Amino acid sequence: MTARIADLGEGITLDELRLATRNHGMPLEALRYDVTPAGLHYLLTHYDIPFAEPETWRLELPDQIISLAQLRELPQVSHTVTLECAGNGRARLAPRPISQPWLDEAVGCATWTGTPLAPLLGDVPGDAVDVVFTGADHGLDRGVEQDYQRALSVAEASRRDVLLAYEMNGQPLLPQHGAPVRLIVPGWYGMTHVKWLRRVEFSTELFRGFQQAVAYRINGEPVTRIQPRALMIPPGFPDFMTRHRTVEAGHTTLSGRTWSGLAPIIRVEVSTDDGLSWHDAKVGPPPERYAWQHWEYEWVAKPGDYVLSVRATDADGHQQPVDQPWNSQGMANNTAQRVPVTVRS
Ligand SMILES: Nc1nc2c(c(=O)[nH]1)N[C@H]1C(S)=C(S)[C@@H](COP(=O)(O)O)O[C@H]1N2
Ligand SMILES: [Mo]
Repeated sequence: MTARIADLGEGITLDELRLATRNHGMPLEALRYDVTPAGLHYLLTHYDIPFAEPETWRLELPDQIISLAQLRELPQVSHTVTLECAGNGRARLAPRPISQPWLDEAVGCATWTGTPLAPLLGDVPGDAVDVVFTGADHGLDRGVEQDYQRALSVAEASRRDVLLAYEMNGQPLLPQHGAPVRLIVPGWYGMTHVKWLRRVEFSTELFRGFQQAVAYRINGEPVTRIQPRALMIPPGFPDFMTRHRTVEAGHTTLSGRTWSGLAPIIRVEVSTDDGLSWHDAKVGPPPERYAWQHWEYEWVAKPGDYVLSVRATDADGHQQPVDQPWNSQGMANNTAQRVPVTVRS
């Protein structure tokens, strides 16, 4: 039950284009913001956006059913968190796994406000293995009809920073981002942050739902935490169709953001010669552990054609690859970004 792989050289299909128009990326110039405005944050919805009314919405928890008003009375916590789709970079693979065709832009960093999940789990049954999260959206994938569901181990679900979030950047969640309540699991790829959350329950077996056991796998293993990545705000100005950049000669500050759901970022390097040589960028502190960090690099640009690139390294020595390793679902592709530019005098 694997997704189709495009024939070598096969162009983007109308099915992929339809997904791409529903699920937009974050324009890379929005890397300028510490906190991504909601309308610029990327979006990924597998099925339809459910119509949920805050007044009648109920969340089934292991030992109670709770309304939004009741949830809002519980202790309130906010976390600024980088969310990235595990499929980010998929469309650059050759051959291309057919799914949502992301390039580099399936990312955003928002401030999520809600209440911690852990106290609401109550007494954990001794035989509980997983906590299963069910969204209100429903559909078919590769012939399997399903509610959107994901699970976390009891230990991971009990982390203090795992939230039932009802606000994004200080506003009630927008319909497309999971209104009225979604799960936030700082550090994990997007698929775990279940939107339109309806039910939270214990499972005495490892959860084998479609989005866990079939989708979101890389080389037979489940996809979990976000690999290190840095992205650059494309400098200068773009050509409308190709996005090729024109930059004025002279001092140019290249900048962007970096993040990792694994070990903290310890280094960001920039290349202006398509990966032949690398130079350390200055990296700012993370405002919070899982929020993205600013980086910048001073470039004295001389007239000519260049490919700019940036790569991050974390404290465990994970470094973004320059050449793309391939996997059949196009997951966790953190290959270093390349930005072709022409410097004019
Ligand atoms: N219920 C539900 N939750 C979901 C999804 C979904 O399709 N249905 N998509 C997941 C995926 S794959 C990603 S990357 C993130 C995207 O969150 P966003 O649209 O708020 O950016 O939501 C996750 N949560
Ligand atoms: Mo995703």
